Amino acid sequence: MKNAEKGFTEKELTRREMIGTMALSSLALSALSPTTQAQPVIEAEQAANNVSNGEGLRRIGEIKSKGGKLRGTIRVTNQVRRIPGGSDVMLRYYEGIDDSGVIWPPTSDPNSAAPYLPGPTIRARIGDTVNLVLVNNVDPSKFPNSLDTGPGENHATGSGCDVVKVPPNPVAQYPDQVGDKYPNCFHASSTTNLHFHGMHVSPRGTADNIFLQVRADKTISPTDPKVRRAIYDVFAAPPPQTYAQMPASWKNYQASLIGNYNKTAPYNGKRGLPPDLRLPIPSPTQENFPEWAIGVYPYNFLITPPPVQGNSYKMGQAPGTHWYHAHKHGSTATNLYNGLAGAFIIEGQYDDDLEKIYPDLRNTEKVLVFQEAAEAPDLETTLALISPPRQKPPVVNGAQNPVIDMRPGEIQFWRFVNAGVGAGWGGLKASLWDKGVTVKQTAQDGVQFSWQSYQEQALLESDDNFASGNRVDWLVQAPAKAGDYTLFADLNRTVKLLTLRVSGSEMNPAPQFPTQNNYPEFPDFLKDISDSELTPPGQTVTFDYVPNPNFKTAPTFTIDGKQFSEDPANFIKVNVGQAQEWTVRNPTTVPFRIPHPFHIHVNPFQIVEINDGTQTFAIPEGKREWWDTRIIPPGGYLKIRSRFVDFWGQYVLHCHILDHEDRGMMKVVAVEDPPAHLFTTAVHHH
Ligand SMILES: [Cu+2]
Repeated sequence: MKNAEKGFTEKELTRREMIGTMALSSLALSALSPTTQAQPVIEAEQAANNVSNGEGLRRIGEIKSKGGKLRGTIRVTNQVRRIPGGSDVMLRYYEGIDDSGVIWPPTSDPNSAAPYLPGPTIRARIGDTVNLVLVNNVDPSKFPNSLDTGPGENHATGSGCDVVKVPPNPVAQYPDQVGDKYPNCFHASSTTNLHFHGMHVSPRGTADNIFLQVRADKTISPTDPKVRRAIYDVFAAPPPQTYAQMPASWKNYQASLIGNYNKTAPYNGKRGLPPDLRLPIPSPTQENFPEWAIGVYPYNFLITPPPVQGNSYKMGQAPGTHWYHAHKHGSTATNLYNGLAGAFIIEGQYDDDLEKIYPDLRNTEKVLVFQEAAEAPDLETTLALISPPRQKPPVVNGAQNPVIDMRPGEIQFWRFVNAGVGAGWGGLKASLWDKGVTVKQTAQDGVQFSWQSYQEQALLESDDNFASGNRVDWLVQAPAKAGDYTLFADLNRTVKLLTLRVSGSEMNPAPQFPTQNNYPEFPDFLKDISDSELTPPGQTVTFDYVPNPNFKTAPTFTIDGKQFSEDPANFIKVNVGQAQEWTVRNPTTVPFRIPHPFHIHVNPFQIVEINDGTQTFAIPEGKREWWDTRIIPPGGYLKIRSRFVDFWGQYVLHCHILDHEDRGMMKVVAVEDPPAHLFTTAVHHH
């Protein structure tokens, strides 16, 4: 497809024209900037500095499942860390702990700031039970611009949003001058949770529950016997379907923590929250899971096995390259800038079959986590998010342009995760390599290709396969000739993503790409959603950018004309078990062409038709890749099909430009299991 929308020269021009024609405060002006896409703000000198220092690719520490159980702890804490090519800033980061102790990040040089890194990689297998503890040990006092103290509770304005004031100006630059309003504003970035992106699991309770809000408590230790007791009682039971089913030890423990939090949380310079701001203590017999937890949360779910006789599943979990990240509405962008994301690899038949072709596959496999950092006082100041600061070239596993070594002719399996914040840099494309490197894509968004899709390689030159949220699996074959080969991040080939260094003796015998005979088996549940399976009429979903009529404040980001809301009237409602075809539209072409990436939780989708604003392309049966995140072309649409099967509950679809999401471009999808659970229940409050 054409890529006019990504030509950032045009975009820059448009912006300059706007600057020339409107008298605005600098903040309001920059607030009109549509995205935090890195391209427009990369400066030539930075690109020129983006030369490899020869640093080898950092291998990320892994929490691995054993005997069918993934046991581990993800601890969120904070430290001064070094932005590659930038300065040292206070950041939140993920620490990984398994049965042997802290496995990630590596101990760093005490004489300099620790590097900016993704979280540990989690590696499990289809059918495993995930018993993962999230601990929130962030010290909110280290992030003074985030008033992380609850809805409506804001020391300066009571707005519930983070506040940025530049004295002596009495008006808050954020949110007042921007015009953002709670809950669709930046806020509560020391509150967190985990989203399991790409996973076909329940959106409720102790699974992929993004409505959960885990407040920071730096006193909680995952090794405290009382904490362990409460958590391991949860893990000893099957994944709970209702809060009532949670063990008493957990409920009592959290009730005491919430009570204590209400008495001691800082408010207006004192300790203790006023009555209307206190967190409710859940009833031990209530069905709905509470929205709040203090300091710690036990994630307990099964990685969905394939549908087979004897189970009731309609879809299985696709084995592949998935990921996890913080997903608290209002702070997702901030936390991803901080680096709160990691790969979640789910192995299965796909890997086993590839390993039969490449016996050394698991030793040479590369997990490549792409991240975007922005240099700002603490990556926290909302001003910095609205007015993107000097954004740095992207990093892979914490380094700019790291080096990967291969032998001539060798084939390796590379898994890319885009854990960035914006719409990407223009796709992960074979043509962005220096000549000589051969690439075959085997999966998109953690879902393996059919043999037909593999042969077609339709996404190998896609501009739209690597926005924030996307994953790409490549088989990469090194050239026969020794030397350094660059993979560029951007279409202008100015920013280097990584370097392949080819040296040593040639592989003998020379490895070959898969053939039809040895290509990984394609699971039945990933076969096309047929016309006859669909329940009409489906839905039309429209992502829109709405400029403020007087241009004095920022535009709003909406879906179907509304910012994110928990009013059930705004929900998209589907009955569990249905397959539907939806049209997902992006009319944003004025004043910028914004490639909003559409993302939906829990179930992946197939694309059957794409309109890029001028032309319509049908994707034939047998060649319909699965996605969970896909850029909607500006001025165009996607026609998608998805199965809303296996799991009922409320979850979300949203723009994966994460500051758009935080500011309202998100919508609840309510999947009902009639007649037991009614749409009319609004379970959550933000
Ligand atoms: Cu968007």
